[in-house]
Amino acid sequence: MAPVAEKTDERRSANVSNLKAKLLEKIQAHRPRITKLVKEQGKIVIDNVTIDQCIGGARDVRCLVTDISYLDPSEGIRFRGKTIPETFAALPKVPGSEYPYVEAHWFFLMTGDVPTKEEALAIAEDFKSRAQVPLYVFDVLRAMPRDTHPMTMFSAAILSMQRESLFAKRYSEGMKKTEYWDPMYEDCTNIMAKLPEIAAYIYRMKFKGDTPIASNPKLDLGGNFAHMMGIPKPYDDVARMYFILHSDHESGNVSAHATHLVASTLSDAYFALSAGINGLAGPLHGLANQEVLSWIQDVFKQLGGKLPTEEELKKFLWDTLNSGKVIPGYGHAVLRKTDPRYVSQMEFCQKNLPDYPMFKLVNMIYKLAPDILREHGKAKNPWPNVDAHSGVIQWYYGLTEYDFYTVLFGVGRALGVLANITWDRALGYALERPKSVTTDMLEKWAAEGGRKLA
Ligand code: NMX
Ligand code: MLT
Repeated sequence: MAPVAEKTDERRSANVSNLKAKLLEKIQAHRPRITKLVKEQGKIVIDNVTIDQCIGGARDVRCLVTDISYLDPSEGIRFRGKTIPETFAALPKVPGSEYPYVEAHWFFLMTGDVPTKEEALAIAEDFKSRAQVPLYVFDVLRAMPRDTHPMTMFSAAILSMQRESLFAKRYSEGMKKTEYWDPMYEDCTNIMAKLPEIAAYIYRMKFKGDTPIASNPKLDLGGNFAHMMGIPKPYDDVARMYFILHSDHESGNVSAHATHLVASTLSDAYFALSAGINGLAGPLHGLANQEVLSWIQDVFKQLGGKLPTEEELKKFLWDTLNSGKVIPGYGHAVLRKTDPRYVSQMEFCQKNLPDYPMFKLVNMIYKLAPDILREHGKAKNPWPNVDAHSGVIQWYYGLTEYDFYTVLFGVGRALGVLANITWDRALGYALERPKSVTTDMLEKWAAEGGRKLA
């Protein structure tokens, strides 16, 4: 069977959006900046590394570059220089919806330019021409035991499509380094276009009695995802909001970093994204959103299904901490304020589900948890992150299978990490290979008051 990507090439060439042309323009303008930095200013010091950073997960070490988003500890994320409200306001909206085309956000992340409505529609059409999921992906998913975690299924589905990689094919044919970005872009777009159907298929197969819903090619990515999930409006807006909010969080988070790291070996986008998704599946990262929901359900269970009093909730929070667990959805490696992605979801709830008991409980936790975490004295950031809120909205719209929540995060996160690895290839970023040292060395340097730099 010919790879699906080849079969759809012809359909697509009739509909080449100007995204790729714009991207090439941007890449050509950007390349000399990187060459100059490396050749003329490469030895200028921008950071130093302490022993606690070396042991403590390289926190705060400036050693990655991305122009797609930047995370300020106090302000939160900016996508291509825009805050979340600015991004939502700037991007073209789906007719009848308050939220933008996810496809427009893809254009924005890739190029840094806000697309016109026509450009957004062209991307939506381009995605549709690439959206057909190879049949063997469904066979792979169906061969897995049904109790397999949805993130395992999602990652395996992405990896199973690696045979479609145009980058791997062109590389084996000996393409020039300056061309790497082109098949990388094609692979990334092909993957992105297919993820909503793969995710929805996993959901319907695993949790809805194996009743997949066929894609509706008339709909935009967010609308079609809601349709394939079988969840009525306004879930299409939830999907659009959710995917955009989760799309990127600069480059140091585990999913972005793992994707970048694997891609730095010139592995293709299928290998790289699957690795990133595996990183997202950890409870300190994306899986925290499912942990939040199971923890919130415990509050309700322990209190006979009613909202707790402040005293009861305080006790529950302390019991969690005293049992050695973290308060899921709170804390962050970089942020030192409430995550603006939390605020965005809170505003959605205030508008759409103000009286929902679970939303009230999340607000109660927001009122109490930061002080308790401060008193507990460990977490550097006592404020909520994105995961503290996302499950509530899903639950309200009937998506109560919280094992699935991280897959939603993964579809969104793919937008950012795939845009990033396209740029990695465009700018010829190097194989990532930091240096390790031994504990003996650290002890010696500690005794000497620091490593002597040549
Ligand atoms: N509850 C209890 N303790 C915490 C929490 C929390 N929410 N956050 C941090 N701590 C503890 C942490 O475990 C560590 O303890 P120890 O010294 O015993 O190892 C100490 O505070 C210092 O950690 P920090 O430097 O504040 O946090 P770090 O940068 O290492 O980790 C997280 C960041 C996000 C992993 C951490 O805050 C956490 O485990 N939060 C709960 C899980 C979560 O919400 N993850 C989602 C992250 C966002 N995302 O979407 O990916
Ligand atoms: C993310 O969105 O990746 C998380 O907030 C984790 C991070 O930024 O470290």
